[in-house]
Amino acid sequence: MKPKVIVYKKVDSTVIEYVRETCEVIYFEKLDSQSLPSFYKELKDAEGILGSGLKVDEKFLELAPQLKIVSNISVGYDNLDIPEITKRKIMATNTPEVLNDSVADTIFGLLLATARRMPELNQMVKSGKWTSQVGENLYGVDVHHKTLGIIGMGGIGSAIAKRANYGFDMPILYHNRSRNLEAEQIYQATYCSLEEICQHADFICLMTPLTPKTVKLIGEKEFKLMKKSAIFVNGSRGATVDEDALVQALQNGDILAAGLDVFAQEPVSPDHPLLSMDNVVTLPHIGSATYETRLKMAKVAAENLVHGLEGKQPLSLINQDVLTEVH
Ligand code: 8YV
Repeated sequence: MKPKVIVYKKVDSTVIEYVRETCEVIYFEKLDSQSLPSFYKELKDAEGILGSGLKVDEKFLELAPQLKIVSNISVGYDNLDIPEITKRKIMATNTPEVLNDSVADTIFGLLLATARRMPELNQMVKSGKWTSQVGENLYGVDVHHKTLGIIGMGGIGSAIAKRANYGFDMPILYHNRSRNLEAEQIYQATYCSLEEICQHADFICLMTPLTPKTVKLIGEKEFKLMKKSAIFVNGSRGATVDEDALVQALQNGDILAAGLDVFAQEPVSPDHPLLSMDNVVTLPHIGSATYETRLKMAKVAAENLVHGLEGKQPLSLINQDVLTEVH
């Protein structure tokens, strides 16, 4: 009998067909108040789940006693309670690498858009308010040759460093849990403390995963250390920043501007103070959201799921320590 799996996010039909070759697939294109009751019912005898963003914690796992693998269609896995999943001998997988370039493109776009005030000027042109030559009050700041600080030099951080080093002649400072010698050698990145990055970088990109250690990693103290001309870009998770402190820093002029792809609460509330600031450029968490990359991510996640259920080691297994127990 084929193992039963639940796909709870819309994915390409080729991905569903691939999973169907070896599994019985229950497919929910999305989880909402309509689909949730049957989703929970199906969980009872599901051996695998495939999707993204779903909180998988003790309470959830109680509803899925047969689960063998949780396959996340994302590189970040802050939605997964890894110790609890591992305790229950369940595999957890993610989709690293395939999204590095797309996310780096988004982050660089956000950085450029914020520095050169593109959304604000786009709005001015489209609303018919371009009535004379642009004056100093609408100038942006240069990106090329400025110092870029990257907090979190994993695959995505390195892809940002590549663009900065080869394309924009930017000196790079970085902070990471451990040294990234490849980024140092190839992209001339210099390892520094978080404080040093805050003090010396012109642009600060936050790319760290969200873990208990990185909650509100950037707060009042860090914003106060930054240059008044600094531009802060968040491409990690909203909770890695103290948003109240960010609002304060922007209002006080402690930093110049911010570009945000992520928020503590998503979708962000329409009355959030960050949304009414001209010097804040926002995106709706679209780092990896291109047709090509989302398809690649879904394929990798599907392969992880199938391999795990076939007794093979999934390519991107997060909780390696579960292996001795499972296989
Ligand atoms: C999206 C991401 O959260 O991979 C991640 O960690 O942040 C994004 O790609 C996710 O894939 C939403 O479906």
